Amino acid sequence: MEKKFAQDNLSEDEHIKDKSDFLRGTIKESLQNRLTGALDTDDVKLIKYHGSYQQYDRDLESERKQKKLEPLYQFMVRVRAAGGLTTPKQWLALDKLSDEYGNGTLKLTSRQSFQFHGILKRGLKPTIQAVNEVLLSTLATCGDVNRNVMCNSNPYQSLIHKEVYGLAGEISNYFLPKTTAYHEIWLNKEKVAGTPDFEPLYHHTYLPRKFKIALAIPPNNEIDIFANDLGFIAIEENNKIKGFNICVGGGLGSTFGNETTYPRLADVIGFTPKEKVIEVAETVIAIQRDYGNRSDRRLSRLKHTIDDRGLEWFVNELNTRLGWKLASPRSYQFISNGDKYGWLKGINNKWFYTLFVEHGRVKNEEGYSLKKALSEIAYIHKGDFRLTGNQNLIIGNVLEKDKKNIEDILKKNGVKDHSKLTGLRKSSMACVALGTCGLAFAESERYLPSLIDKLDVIIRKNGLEENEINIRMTGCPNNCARSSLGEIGLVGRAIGRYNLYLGASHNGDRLNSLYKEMLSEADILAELEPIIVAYAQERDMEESFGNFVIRKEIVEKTIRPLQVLK
Ligand code: SRM
Ligand code: SF4
Repeated sequence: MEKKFAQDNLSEDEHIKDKSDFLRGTIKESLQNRLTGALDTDDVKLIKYHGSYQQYDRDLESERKQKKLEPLYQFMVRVRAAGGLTTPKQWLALDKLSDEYGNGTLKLTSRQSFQFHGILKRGLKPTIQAVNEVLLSTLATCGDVNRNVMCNSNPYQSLIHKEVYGLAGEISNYFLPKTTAYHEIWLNKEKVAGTPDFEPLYHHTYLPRKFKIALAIPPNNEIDIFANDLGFIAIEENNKIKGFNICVGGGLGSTFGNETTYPRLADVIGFTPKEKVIEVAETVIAIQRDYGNRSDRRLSRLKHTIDDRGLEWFVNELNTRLGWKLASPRSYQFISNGDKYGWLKGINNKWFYTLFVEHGRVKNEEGYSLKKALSEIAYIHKGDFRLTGNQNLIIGNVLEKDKKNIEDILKKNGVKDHSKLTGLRKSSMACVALGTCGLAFAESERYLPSLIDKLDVIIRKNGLEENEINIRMTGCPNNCARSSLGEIGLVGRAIGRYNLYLGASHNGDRLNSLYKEMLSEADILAELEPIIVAYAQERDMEESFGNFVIRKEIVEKTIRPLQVLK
């Protein structure tokens, strides 16, 4: 089969994968080396496939340098949970581990996973083992493979939700790497002699880049389906799943100053019956495996493969490999990519409480003991916990009689009732950024709350406290909190400086556009205030902030709208 990139052009990561012996590398030996808190260079790349990133404490960087010490190496560990679903027992285990080995907090991510931060090398193995003991896993939460599969987390509206959830789990398991390296390194399993590793789909060099899949049930798009390499939009008929619209080529990361990189929304290319979803996903992944760019990792996502060769080429290749033709996409409508807070009754007559968790950080601090509250709830809770795609949490499947208990525990621990918060804050998202993310140019999670305090004054003065204006911040243009889909998007350029983007749609189907660059906090407030005032006075009924700034030509509409093929 023709491949685009010659073998001699391969990036360093490709060589590392090639010689890694199916992701083993020398991780075992690296973990034993007590002379450094770090892993060997190649193992730093390989450990991602096992669900961890080597990081260092960026807050202590200059102090350690002055003392001529190596950086304080520490590890982030990411736990996969398809559709963000966990049991109270699993919650309690993760909570305990974060205290025992991590920095005492849990991060609920923008892809419905859990993250621990601040784990030292010696704590890695016990952490990963304990995660597996409660039937969760860290395998393939990072690396050039399919990541955690996202799915709408709130079933209150839909009879088909359970089925779509099940499918998310099936897809997640089906595309796990088959190498036994993970079990040997972390779970002390012996490799069975005479059984060579075999990766039927990924082959021994895995994919050119990370790969992300999500499933959405309209009208909710809180998982931002169009930001994924591959998305399935459920089409319902008479309370049954008829099948799924397929969308391909989403991805939001870019690099400042490199115009060949860009955020892109996935295009809707056809419809598949539900029985064929895994077959379609496997074929899309195989095309990306064979044609994705393996020489420049900045140009290696499926979006680049599609843009290099054309959407028509991609659809033809998919149809040819499938041996049958995708049907035309069915009509669908997304209303919002935000979360609905508070109690909602599910179709099973049980209750679901969506709790605002500011930027996904579950922690205890003076007057606000969210982590303690949630572990107390986990002790008595008979339902489940669900992470949303907006870094929030749903306490799910609660009996009517237990609602008050849960409310009391939250209140007692100083967890504010969402009704006291503005729509702006409730619609905010921020990535981790400093002090753990090695790619951050600026603060995000630790800064956005205080910026919103100041914006809230403007919002309240203009009577907009109920308006769900979606604001997203990231510490760099990799876009981990999907800032390109913020009606207000802020992207870190340098410490205390941000680019301001405006005009994404309210339902995740239009990217925002650059408004002003390198703004300080004072600049951001000065730029946003007149726009917020104008929005309060001149908006049409039900007009979203994103649509308003486009109608008023404050920014131009995004250059590349997503396509829906006929
Ligand atoms: Fe991300 C890299 C955190 C969702 C695009 N992301 C990183 C790393 C691992 C930094 C690194 O490579 O050294 C960050 C770890 C920070 C830390 O200290 O924890 C990181 N990404 C996150 C999380 C935790 C953000 C959050 O605060 O919630 C999210 C974890 C998701 C998960 O559970 O799997 C997270 N990252 C995303 C998303 C959103 C999504 O998937 O819906 C995106 C944009 C969508 C996309 O993939 O295009 C995203 N992360 C990136 C990129 C840019 C990829 C690209 O194609 O250009 C990088 C950098 C890279 O891969 O080289 C990155
Ligand atoms: Fe780090 Fe950038 Fe992702 Fe934020 S957007 S977590 S700064 S890689």
